[in-house]
Amino acid sequence: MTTQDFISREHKYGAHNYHPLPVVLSKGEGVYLWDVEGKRYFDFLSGYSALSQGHCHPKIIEALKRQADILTLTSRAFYCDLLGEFMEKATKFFDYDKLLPMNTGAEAVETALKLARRWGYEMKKINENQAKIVVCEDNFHGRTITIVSMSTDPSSYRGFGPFTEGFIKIPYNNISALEKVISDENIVGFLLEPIQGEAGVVVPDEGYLKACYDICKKHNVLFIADEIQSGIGRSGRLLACDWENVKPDILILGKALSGGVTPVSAVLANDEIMLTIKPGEHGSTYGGNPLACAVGIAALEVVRDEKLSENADKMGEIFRTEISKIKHKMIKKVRGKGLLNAVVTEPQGNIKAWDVCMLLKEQGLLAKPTHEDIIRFTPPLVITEPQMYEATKIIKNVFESI
Ligand code: IF1
Repeated sequence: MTTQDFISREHKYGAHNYHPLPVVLSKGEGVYLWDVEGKRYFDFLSGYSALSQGHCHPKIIEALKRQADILTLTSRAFYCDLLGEFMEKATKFFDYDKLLPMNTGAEAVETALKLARRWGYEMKKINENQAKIVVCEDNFHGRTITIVSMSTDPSSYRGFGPFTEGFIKIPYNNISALEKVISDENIVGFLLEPIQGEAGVVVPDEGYLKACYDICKKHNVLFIADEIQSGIGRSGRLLACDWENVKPDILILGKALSGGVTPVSAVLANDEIMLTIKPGEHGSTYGGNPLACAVGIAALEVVRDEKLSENADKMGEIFRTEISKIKHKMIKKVRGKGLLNAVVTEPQGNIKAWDVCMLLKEQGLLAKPTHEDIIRFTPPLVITEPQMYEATKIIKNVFESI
């Protein structure tokens, strides 16, 4: 079968809810992907930051294979031997009292919203069904109806109403916008991405996170960080909040928590917040299954043992330095932290960001635009210096060919 055969079959039998780059992948290892024609690529998307440990990391795959032969699911109707081990490792890793395991990022975000509301009713004593949560414009927190109710992007919410109530939208990276709304007694939480991913890797000004955290503390409002994309080493620190020594009241993780092997997400918080949800009031069939726990434990150990946060910090500097050297009219700016970076382009005639990604694909590097004009570059955090220089050379050659 040719690439086109694979694409046509998927188009015929699958929902049309994506517009993928026309490449059909069949093998991944480390920073590399191979397509069905045997061509090798640098993966500069990494499953939107899920594959921070690289494709098929031996330690994570070994944990998956071993556990798959022993026990994959018990449901939470019973205890299992690995869940407590995963919970202990992850809570100590991120320094929280407790962890609530889910599967996808959206489920973890939904869990955090429920937790914040419940804490508001039980601890802040606000009136039933009056809880409000402040969110940022241009956010991306997932695709459920409640989550798109928080969205300001029509391509996320249009045609999916009616929407969940109880959200106040303010501009991102604008401290006074938060100050203006925060005195509303019914506000229980402020939810944000410490670096906005889908918006195009928008890094807030130095001090923004700390200032917002302090405002939240002053008004007894929970600071809720969605680190599903920015976390677990991606930004050059364990968490993007670490850049400002901010400790979220509720931490939301996903993606690289399982190294791109199986969906694992989690919400972490201290007892005062976490214990407001009582037995039987929240859960999930697969949440905290032993296979996920085995993978999650291995994935976190890889981040620690291979010093992936430090590597992301170093390799990210090289990336931004090398890309900034490219003098080309299409490149407006390069921005990011660690290995969460993006190039903001402007069309050159009828050449847009999509066309640049098509040219990059021809040269052996896979990346995808977010919105019309921003190309996100997020390789696995295991990338080496020689690989980074080889990849930035490909990017340089492509822009100079335009
Ligand atoms: C798609 C975007 C990225 C996320 C943050 C929660 C979630 C995501 C900060 C939900 C998920 C994914 C979803 C995927 C593409 C990708 C994405 F383009 F959609 F926005 F990364 F930027 N919080 N992001 O980034 O996690 O439920 O997907 O496990 O929906 O196309 P999920």
